[in-house]
Amino acid sequence: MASSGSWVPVGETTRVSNATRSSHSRPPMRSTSSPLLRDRGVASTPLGVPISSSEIEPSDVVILVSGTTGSGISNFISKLTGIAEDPRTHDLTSYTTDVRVYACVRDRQRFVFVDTPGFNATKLSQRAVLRKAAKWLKSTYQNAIKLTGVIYMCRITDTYSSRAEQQSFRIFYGMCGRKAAGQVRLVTTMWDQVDDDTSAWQRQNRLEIEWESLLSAGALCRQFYNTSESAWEIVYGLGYQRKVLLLQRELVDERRKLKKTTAGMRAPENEVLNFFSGIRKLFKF
Ligand SMILES: Nc1nc2c(ncn2[C@@H]2O[C@H](COP(=O)(O)OP(=O)(O)O)[C@@H](O)[C@H]2O)c(=O)[nH]1
Ligand SMILES: [Mg+2]
Repeated sequence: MASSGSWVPVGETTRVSNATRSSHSRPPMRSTSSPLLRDRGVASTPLGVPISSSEIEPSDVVILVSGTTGSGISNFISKLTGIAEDPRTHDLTSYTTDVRVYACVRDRQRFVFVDTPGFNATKLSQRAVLRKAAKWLKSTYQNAIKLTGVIYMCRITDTYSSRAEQQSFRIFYGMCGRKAAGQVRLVTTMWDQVDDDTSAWQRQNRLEIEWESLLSAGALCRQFYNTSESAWEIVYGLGYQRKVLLLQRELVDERRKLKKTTAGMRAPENEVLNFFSGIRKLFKF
């Protein structure tokens, strides 16, 4: 497979109007990839490796993947890196509880994917989940690492967004901010499980209304068909720009405490969870 050497983004507009957004984001992703993608060798997935955050280089394309628990964050990264999913993730009571970083090289460009704990987790408060991502975002920005992309995953097969899911999106929006929106992708997963296309697209349209704040600032919706090819198409579509997230500016440049940041103010502590985790620590069980 020929390699193109220098890496350029696949043609994709960063802003589309409301009218074109839905049709623009419809298949052909489910079928074969574009010639451009085939030239890059998208059919074969390079095997990635877990790395530590300190190994990330400023020249890496760094993409952070977020979303609600069980939305498909880890699975998406697994499709990109070829690293098998942790079998424990098939039981939704155990899930990614810490930030994990994976790297793989494609067309001489190193890609780094950041797997984060999902919002709306049963055992962690929204603030606790945000704290983990915030710690990582703060230290990497202090080490001059900027993100190329931020992806938010959501299942298309859910019939509606719960209050907690809507809150998760608001926290995510507060984390990214409008200035970074051009590098944000709001990705619906589970399209390979869709039986009824009409209701799936109705759900997609409702989500686009819920996500209007970020979409109007330049974020784009994409669909994930649970294949490596579909995952890479989303990643290549991000291009190569790097952005500082609002949360990074607030934490590092403005030296705010997490609870005083835009995202932090939208992420409540769960008093009941805190109480039980305090009891657990006290009695060591
Ligand atoms: N069929 C299908 N399964 C998916 C998709 N995304 C995630 N899953 C499955 O859903 C479960 C939860 O996914 P996971 O990536 O662990 O969720 P996370 O909590 O967001 O990291 C796993 O069993 C995945 O294999 C998808 O697009 N299609
Ligand atoms: Mg996970």
